Amino acid sequence: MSDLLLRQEKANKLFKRYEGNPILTPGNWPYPANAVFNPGAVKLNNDTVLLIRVEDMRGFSHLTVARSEDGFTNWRIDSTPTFVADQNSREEKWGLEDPRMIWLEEQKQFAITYTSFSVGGPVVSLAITKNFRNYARLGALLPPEDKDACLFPRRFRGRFALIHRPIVRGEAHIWLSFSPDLKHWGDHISLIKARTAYWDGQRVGLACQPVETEQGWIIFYHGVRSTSAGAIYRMGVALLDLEEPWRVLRRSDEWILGPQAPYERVGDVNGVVFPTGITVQKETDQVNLYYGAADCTVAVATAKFSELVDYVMSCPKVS
Ligand code: BMA
Repeated sequence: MSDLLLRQEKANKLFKRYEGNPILTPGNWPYPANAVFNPGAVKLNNDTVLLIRVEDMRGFSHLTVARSEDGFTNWRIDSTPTFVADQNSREEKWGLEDPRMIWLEEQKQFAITYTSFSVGGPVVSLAITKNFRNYARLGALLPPEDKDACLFPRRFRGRFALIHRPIVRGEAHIWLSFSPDLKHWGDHISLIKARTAYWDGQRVGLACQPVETEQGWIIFYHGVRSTSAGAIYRMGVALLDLEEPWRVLRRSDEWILGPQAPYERVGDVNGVVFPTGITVQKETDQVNLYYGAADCTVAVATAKFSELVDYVMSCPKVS
């Protein structure tokens, strides 16, 4: 087999769908919900904590916590919505969507970056929490239209860094911005662009939170291809320099997860895998990737950390 086909075979086998997928559905929700999808994910004490986007029967979303000891089964779902739109806020009138989460070592808090939606368009907002019971809102970060954002867990040369996806002249590429205080953002640079004619030719956006490795930051992202039957959402991966994350070192040519299973192919939006959360346990070589399937349910796919790094290092260098 050619190197190209060998790498595509590796890409295909990297993530394995959990046989109990989907792990969370509107059917097992404690209150009425149209869809439960696109969850942020972190580890806290002995639990995997998911902060899940729940779309209510008006079509507006809020966020609800579910906890599980093994990250696959026996989810303890908050009995009422956990984090809901503040109706007094200008940005949140139409709901909250697609959270990404990361542990900020300096603050000793989890940072939640989510999309606030209103007549002004989607913006990225920030909230912090220690325990997923009490939350402090730090407000909107950058002007609309912006989505798909996550902080890095630490500063670079004294500044925080935010990956996000503004829409500029109708184009959807991934950008990086910097801040001394998590409030004022600048020095915006374009990081990962949609690639004409590829599977990620139409738009790209950050998937889950960045994963730190010795080789650099692994950045998962979703890529969209427009077809005559609608958009297909798949996931690819890139590697950023560890100390200078504005330098893209590698990027997968091919996607590494795409809609295949029936629950990914058919739903409110057909043909969508939309990963938004990941947990990594390097000691056990275990990676759990949580994603929204067809904008309806939550699913999980697993990989071995060592194989993930190995695959990323086999991806083409970006010059
Ligand atoms: C994106 C976001 C996601 C959604 C995806 C697929 O633009 O709005 O919330 O899951 O489209 O419909």
